[in-house]
Amino acid sequence: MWRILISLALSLRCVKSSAGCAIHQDDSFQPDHILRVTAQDYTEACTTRYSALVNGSSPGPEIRLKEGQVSWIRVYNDMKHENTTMHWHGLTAFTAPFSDGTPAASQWPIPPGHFFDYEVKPEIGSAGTYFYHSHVGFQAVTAKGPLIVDSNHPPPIHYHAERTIILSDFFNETDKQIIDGLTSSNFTWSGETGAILVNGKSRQATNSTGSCQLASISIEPGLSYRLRFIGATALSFISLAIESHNVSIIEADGHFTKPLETDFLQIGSGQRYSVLLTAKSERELKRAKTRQFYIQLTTLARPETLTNFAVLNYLDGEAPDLRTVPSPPPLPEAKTIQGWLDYELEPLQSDNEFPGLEEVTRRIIIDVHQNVSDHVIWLQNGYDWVQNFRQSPYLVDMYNGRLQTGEMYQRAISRGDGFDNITRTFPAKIGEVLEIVWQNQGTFTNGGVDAHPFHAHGRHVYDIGGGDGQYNATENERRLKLSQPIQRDTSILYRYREKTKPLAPSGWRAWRIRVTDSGVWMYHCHILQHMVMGMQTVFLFGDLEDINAQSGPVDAGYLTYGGSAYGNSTYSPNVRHYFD
Ligand SMILES: *[C@@H]1O[C@H](CO)[C@@H](O)[C@H](O)[C@H]1NC(C)=O
Ligand SMILES: *[C@@H]1O[C@H](CO)[C@@H](O)[C@H](O)[C@H]1NC(C)=O
Ligand SMILES: *[C@@H]1O[C@H](CO)[C@@H](O)[C@H](O)[C@H]1NC(C)=O
Ligand SMILES: *[C@@H]1O[C@H](CO)[C@@H](O)[C@H](O)[C@H]1NC(C)=O
Ligand SMILES: *[C@@H]1O[C@H](CO)[C@@H](O)[C@H](O)[C@H]1NC(C)=O
Ligand SMILES: *[C@@H]1O[C@H](CO)[C@@H](O)[C@H](O)[C@H]1NC(C)=O
Ligand SMILES: *[C@@H]1O[C@H](CO)[C@@H](O)[C@H](O)[C@H]1NC(C)=O
Ligand SMILES: *[C@@H]1O[C@H](CO)[C@@H](O)[C@H](O)[C@H]1NC(C)=O
Ligand SMILES: *[C@@H]1O[C@H](CO)[C@@H](O)[C@H](O)[C@H]1NC(C)=O
Ligand SMILES: *[C@@H]1O[C@H](CO)[C@@H](O)[C@H](O)[C@H]1NC(C)=O
Ligand SMILES: [Cu+2]
Repeated sequence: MWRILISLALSLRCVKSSAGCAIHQDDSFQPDHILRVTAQDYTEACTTRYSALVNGSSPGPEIRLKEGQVSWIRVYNDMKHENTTMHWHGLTAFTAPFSDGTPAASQWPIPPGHFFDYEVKPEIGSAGTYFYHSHVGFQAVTAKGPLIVDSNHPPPIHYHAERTIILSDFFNETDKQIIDGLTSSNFTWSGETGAILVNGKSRQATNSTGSCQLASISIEPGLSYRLRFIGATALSFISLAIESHNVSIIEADGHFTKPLETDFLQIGSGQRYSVLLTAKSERELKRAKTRQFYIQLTTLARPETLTNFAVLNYLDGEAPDLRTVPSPPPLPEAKTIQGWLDYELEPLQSDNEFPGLEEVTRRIIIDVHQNVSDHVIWLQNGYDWVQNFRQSPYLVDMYNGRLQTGEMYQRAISRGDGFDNITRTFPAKIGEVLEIVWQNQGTFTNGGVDAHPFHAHGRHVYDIGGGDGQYNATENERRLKLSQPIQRDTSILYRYREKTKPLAPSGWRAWRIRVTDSGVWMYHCHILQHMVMGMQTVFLFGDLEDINAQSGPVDAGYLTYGGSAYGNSTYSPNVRHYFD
């Protein structure tokens, strides 16, 4: 009797709203995947640090989704004092509006002790390599894991097996210490990365004691492998190469590319590449006189260079040597290759959707430089964006009618740079075709320049290249005519030099995108330190009418912090099923 009454009362919550709403009770709903975020002491690279973790480890478990299929991922915030969210890095999440995992932008964060059910549906054709990570504060330094989207069809390029290789950084200070230092008027840098972790493992270059080991990737002779490299670093831009092995790039950020042979990769934070590796034959291994080869990883474009190693082994059950750090390094020292693969890497299948110059309706130039106000900040067209800039998320305000998108658009256009400096957004209308140019500049204080991996949420952008100095559309159009741009979600704004004059142009990166999916999409540098220091922007596509037309009505439970769309141990949430 009680059961019936309770379930009646619960179902009333949903009956009031329109179709598509469901109560996620344990006996009626099972998520496809569960991730639990905790904060605890955790040891990496022989050092213990208080860290945000997914399922108790870093990286967290690999999740596999199917393209074209709806998956529900339940994320529990088991931390006592911190909010969290989960972002599905690289996935277009455009019709489940609250599922992109950006606090203050597309959703209220998950309060401590609560959980949120993310609805994700990878588009057909998006099979590839991704990752998930928290989007709150500095949590993503450890709170992340691989996310692979599989297709129902065999991949267009044949391989026997695959391996996931996820790269991260190690910092010995806690997230809080790092954020406090970066945002303090007494600026304190986080320090450079302590280690490049490969699948969570590393042995520091100088350390001959300690029990930590190098990561090991085991393969068998004669087979072909797809190695999925995931740049899940906080800061590091990494050059990596495998001793005595060349590879062919076959995927960049979830899109197959024409195979391109290379003897090294450059991976920035947020980028992914799949490469095809043909394992050596028994005969080749005999000739090489070893069954163990080093993967050499080096940080680029930072004041200090760090080189770490992992091991590719053919040992079949025999234990590889994961203690020895080769000295001197077996491969030559890596240097930044400016503009690596720009205009060279092409889509596997030619793409008729690429918007030509004649289709571009608006060019938005975003000048990025560092300055000092009461603390050190990174600015885009003169403004920083940090998580506590907003009282409430843009998407929530849009649904509440508190975001005057018409006025925002007018202000942005009349300023001339496409930026609404009141809401700190770049508003755009559905149907526009934007050309977005990130223009690197010397810092206002001393002309220093950094490299930045810029990341786009939502639909992927066409990367139309990069170069030194100031962007020149005429010149770039000439180069574009000879190449086929690829789509990606993260590309590097190179620095070209360590220092220039304050505000002098020193490199650009350009993108094109058709504005098709209404929503709130963050475009930001993927270096966590820079994000904390303001290097983030918000693109707002469409208005309330567009988003209603696309995603249907909203439930009130999404519109308040800890609202009824967020569950806890005693409460099953009211959840809208956007794809039903
Ligand atoms: C994460 O841990 C929970 C239990 O704590 C488990 O149910 C879930 O399957 C794990 N997730 C993955 C992706 O392995
Ligand atoms: C969690 O998020 C809410 C809503 O944005 C905010 O008011 C609160 O300060 C946050 N808590 C922490 C510990 O950051
Ligand atoms: C972290 O490492 C740096 C050197 O990389 C050192 O100066 C600092 O004392 C360490 N901090 C902690 C909290 O261990
Ligand atoms: C500023 O930071 C330094 C460490 O970077 C510390 O030694 C110093 O005491 C701090 N000063 C103030 C006023 O907080
Ligand atoms: C080497 O690692 C050990 C722990 O395994 C640590 O105690 C020691 O400080 C490290 N030394 C250096 C130089 O990093
Ligand atoms: C790898 O490619 C480089 C040139 O890119 C070439 O010099 C080298 O011989 C190749 N190595 C192998 C093992 O194929
Ligand atoms: C840099 O900051 C100073 C004050 O902190 C300000 O006067 C100046 O206009 C800023 N310049 C730029 C280009 O951001
Ligand atoms: C916004 O930009 C306009 C025009 O550039 C300027 O006059 C105004 O002071 C700015 N407002 C804010 C809040 O920054
Ligand atoms: C852009 O490049 C074109 C072609 O090289 C050149 O004629 C033009 O002067 C350049 N524009 C600027 C502003 O430098
Ligand atoms: C769980 O959620 C319900 C409904 O929002 C709320 O009344 C209750 O206080 C929450 N419990 C905890 C422990 O936060
Ligand atoms: Cu940056």
